[in-house]
Amino acid sequence: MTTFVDRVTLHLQAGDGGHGCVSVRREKFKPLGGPDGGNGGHGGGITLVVDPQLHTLLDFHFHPHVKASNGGGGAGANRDGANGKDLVLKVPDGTVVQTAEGEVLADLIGAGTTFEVAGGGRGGRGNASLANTRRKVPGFAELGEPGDALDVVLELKSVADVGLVGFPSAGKSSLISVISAAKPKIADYPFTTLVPNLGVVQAGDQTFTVADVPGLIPGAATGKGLGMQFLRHIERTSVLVHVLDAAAPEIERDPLADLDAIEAELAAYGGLEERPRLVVLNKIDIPDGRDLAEMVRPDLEARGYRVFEVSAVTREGLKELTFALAETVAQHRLEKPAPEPSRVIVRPKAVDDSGFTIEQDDEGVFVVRGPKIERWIRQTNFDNDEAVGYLADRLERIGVEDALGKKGARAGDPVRIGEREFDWQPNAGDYVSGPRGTDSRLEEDDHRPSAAERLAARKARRVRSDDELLHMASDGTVTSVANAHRPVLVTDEDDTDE
Ligand SMILES: Nc1nc2c(ncn2[C@@H]2O[C@H](COP(=O)(O)OP(=O)(O)OP(=O)(O)O)[C@@H](O)[C@H]2O)c(=O)[nH]1
Ligand SMILES: [Mg+2]
Repeated sequence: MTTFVDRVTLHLQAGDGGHGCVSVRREKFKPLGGPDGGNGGHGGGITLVVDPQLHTLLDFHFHPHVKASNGGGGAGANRDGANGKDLVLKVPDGTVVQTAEGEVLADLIGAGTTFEVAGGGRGGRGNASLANTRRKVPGFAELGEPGDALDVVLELKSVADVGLVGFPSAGKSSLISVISAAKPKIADYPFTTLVPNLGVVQAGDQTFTVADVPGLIPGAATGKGLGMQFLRHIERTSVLVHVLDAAAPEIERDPLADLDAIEAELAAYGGLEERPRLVVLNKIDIPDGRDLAEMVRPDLEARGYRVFEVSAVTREGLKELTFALAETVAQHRLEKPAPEPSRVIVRPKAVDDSGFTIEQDDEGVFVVRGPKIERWIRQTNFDNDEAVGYLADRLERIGVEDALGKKGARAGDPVRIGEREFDWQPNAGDYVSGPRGTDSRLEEDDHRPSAAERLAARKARRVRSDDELLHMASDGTVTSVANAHRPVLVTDEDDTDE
């Protein structure tokens, strides 16, 4: 028997973004050639796409852990890291994606429908990208952001036009086997069908699909028999067909009682009340069956059902049945057109993610929340003073400083953003004007040359090498050339900072 899996939990890990690189160009005669640290690559994302050839989630059952690759780190000489590889997972038509808590993220219907379920982390910018007119050679780079990590539940709700429901052995599988090319297992014991079968039916120029689900018995709602778990496969049908056994051997069973019992289970499942229904009285090839069918037909019609007497064995009455089904399906399609296939489902993302909120928690910590701000925190290398200063500057510009002050935060109060907690020190002034590599609010342990001092030193070096060049031009001796080639590199930082 082929295994059928229609519900799985997936553990997804999108790729992390690569870190940006801190590097300063080193070149002959150009000791401080400017920042050339490349950007980190973006982490690979994970996308689901509907493949109509698939009918089970079996593959995921065996491979529930899915991980996309990370972005590469940036490197010197403006080399950007490679992007991680996106993963595309094929899922059957009608797959519903939910969070572990049961919130529906997407309902994937139609060949080619795609949904990015886990986004890769952004790569961090290298120091070349972070440079501007005021911050010419940043001594820091952004960290790559972690990729989305989450668990999702995939649930398959088959997309069929017609759903067959009925007691075990009523002949549902027999029926689908004679009206379509499906070849389900058929036998005279209950619960022959353990997993849903789908068949494609052709009636005139109309084509529709039929789902045969495992039989129901009274009490299915409370888990009797195979329970009702498979009813999710008829949730999306446009018409339900009650397959009633007109020749059931048990004395207490008759088509009307069977119908009531199945209806009671459908009602317990819920959500199917409005679905149009047809009634099929099967097994009329058996003489008693035909008699019984003729006896109950008026009652069924009185209840408003269209009734079809058929035999899956002799194929009597099947033509009328399939044409009636085609008609009902067509009617339904007119009223409720199928969703356009090949849609791309994007999780709603705020267009403007720069908003933030500040709340004080029970312990008096000021908690700042906002997608953009939390991203900045993840991008910051807290071991690097300059990076911290850059962050502080960004926070001030977006208004976090002011808002904290308005909320009553005072210097030294704890503030939490994302996973980081700080003591709040209101920005005293514009940090950019402070010495490079050091933020004015961080304690200065040992002396670092100020920007002015560096500039002076650089000027002095330039004059010296210009002299050598002049000297070289006038006499051209080998020694002078060698002298000029002597590296006069002075950089403040290591090539990379990771
Ligand atoms: N004589 C006769 N027997 C039928 C007819 N349809 C089905 N059967 C028989 O009834 C038995 C059950 O048929 P299935 O098609 O397996 O019934 P089912 O409703 O799919 O049953 P489950 O899968 O257990 O829910 C088999 O032995 C079939 O051969 C019919 O029209 N006439
Ligand atoms: Mg069956």
